[in-house]
Amino acid sequence: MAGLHYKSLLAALVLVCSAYAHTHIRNLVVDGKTLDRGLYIRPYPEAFNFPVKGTDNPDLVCRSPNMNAASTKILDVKAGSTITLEFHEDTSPTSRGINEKHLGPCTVAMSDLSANGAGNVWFYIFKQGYDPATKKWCIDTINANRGKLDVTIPANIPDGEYLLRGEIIALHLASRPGGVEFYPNCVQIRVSGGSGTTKPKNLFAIPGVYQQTDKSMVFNVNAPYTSYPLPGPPVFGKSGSRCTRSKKKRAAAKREL
Ligand SMILES: [Cu+2]
Repeated sequence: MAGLHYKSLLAALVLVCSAYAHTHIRNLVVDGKTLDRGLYIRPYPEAFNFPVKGTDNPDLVCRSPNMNAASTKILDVKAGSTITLEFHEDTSPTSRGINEKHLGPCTVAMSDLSANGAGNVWFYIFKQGYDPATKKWCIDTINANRGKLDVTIPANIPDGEYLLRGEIIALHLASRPGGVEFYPNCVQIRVSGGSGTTKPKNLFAIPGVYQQTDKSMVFNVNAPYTSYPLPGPPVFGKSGSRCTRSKKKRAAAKREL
């Protein structure tokens, strides 16, 4: 009897999950090889795909019930190489990245693994919001690529162990404060072969980087819009304040390219 009861409970859970159909990072693709979520991604229950709500929610870091670094293997990656985060709305590897009504941006950030995500340790390596030319959001790109999001590890960061956090931010309920949904997951990586010439700046905390009333967090995708203000500080290697830099510095920056 007890077994039966458990089974029907499970069936109910599965129904709820597919009805909501959110997302998680299920796999990684590195050098053409698919690496299952169990290895290098901070753990979450198999069928888990629910969002984090609230910009000050501690689960915003990695959406993992086990924040022990030893819970997860560390993936060796070359600085400057590209790894692919693969989002899926359920456990099927062929399921969508995310329900297409979950319009919104995505971000990828890194932090020194030893900090375990705490404090002002994070820096963005990728952000994509809304492109007015194509009228596509980042989640449209992810869905067009069957859940895959390519991320390039900066070539010039110091070698070492990092948490890499990929996130979809869904805005379909974000017309009022608190409606925004976060879908982060964290990968443990060991970067080698980098030039180590540039220490990441613009470090920020998670939670902390987003505030409930930010224009990027309260945004109505059901009303007309022509642009979307991406949240948080600039991406590593890109200046957010080009205009305020001196001519000399701009010339120097150009030479670095
Ligand atoms: Cu959802």
